[in-house]
Amino acid sequence: MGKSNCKVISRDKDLDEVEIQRLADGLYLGDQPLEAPRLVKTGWKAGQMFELADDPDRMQSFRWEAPSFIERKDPMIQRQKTSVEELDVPKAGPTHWARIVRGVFDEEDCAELISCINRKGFTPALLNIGGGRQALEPSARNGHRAIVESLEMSRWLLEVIRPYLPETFQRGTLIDLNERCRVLCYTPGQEFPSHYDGCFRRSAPDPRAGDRSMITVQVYLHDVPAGSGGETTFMRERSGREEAALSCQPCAGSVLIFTQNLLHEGSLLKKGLKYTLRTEAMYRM
Ligand SMILES: O=C(O)CCC(=O)C(=O)O
Repeated sequence: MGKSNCKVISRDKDLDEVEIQRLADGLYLGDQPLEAPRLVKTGWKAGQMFELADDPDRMQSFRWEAPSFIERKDPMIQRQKTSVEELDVPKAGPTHWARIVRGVFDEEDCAELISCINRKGFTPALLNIGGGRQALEPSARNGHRAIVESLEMSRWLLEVIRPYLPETFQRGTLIDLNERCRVLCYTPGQEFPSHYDGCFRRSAPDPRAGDRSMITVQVYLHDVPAGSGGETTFMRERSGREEAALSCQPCAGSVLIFTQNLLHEGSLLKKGLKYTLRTEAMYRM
């Protein structure tokens, strides 16, 4: 993440099982109660640093199994359920834009996806500090995260949302979606301060080396009720200060797609829970 500022935010106290379960009370996906997150106890300390080899995101040790709807549901049929709304973001135009696509995932698919991710469980979100290293800096970034690599899911998702992504963008050609999906789970008091999404580049020995992300794909896995906070908010800079310009309230199965040059935040979650998944559209120059 290219951080634009570093608001000081309070460190989430360790929640016990009962408290975690209570956060999900009253939240539903369709007619099913929303599954509470499995927060893995790590014992990590603020300021702790991790090398690539430490594998804090358990990419090597956890075997991911994709949700079954990916096999069962034809993405071209799912595409027919979608609709789009263009958003009036700051500096809106050909190079700066955001749109919300609704109906990308059905509610039962969001629920299955959350269950699959909960099998891995969430650990505190780390901050990239360069050279493949990460650090636990709750004063700059405070949330729970699970990263999964899922080619089958990113391919399915691309086929559903392809009409809403430009085939060419700033001289690049759309190749695929990043299979590295970062799933965030916010509990009350957590937020992701304003930032520009960093550019993800593929490197050798990946045959797609050189491909780079240009557009963020943010999937909302359930409804976050208005009044609970947890919006994705686009910011504008005015006289050197940042202010909220436009907020998107998460709605189950919808996907916010936006160019990576837009300043935004995951606004403070005041109550309940918020699960969201981020990947990005990859382009070849
Ligand atoms: O939680 C959100 O709404 C935004 C998350 C975000 O900005 C990110 O993952 O980079």
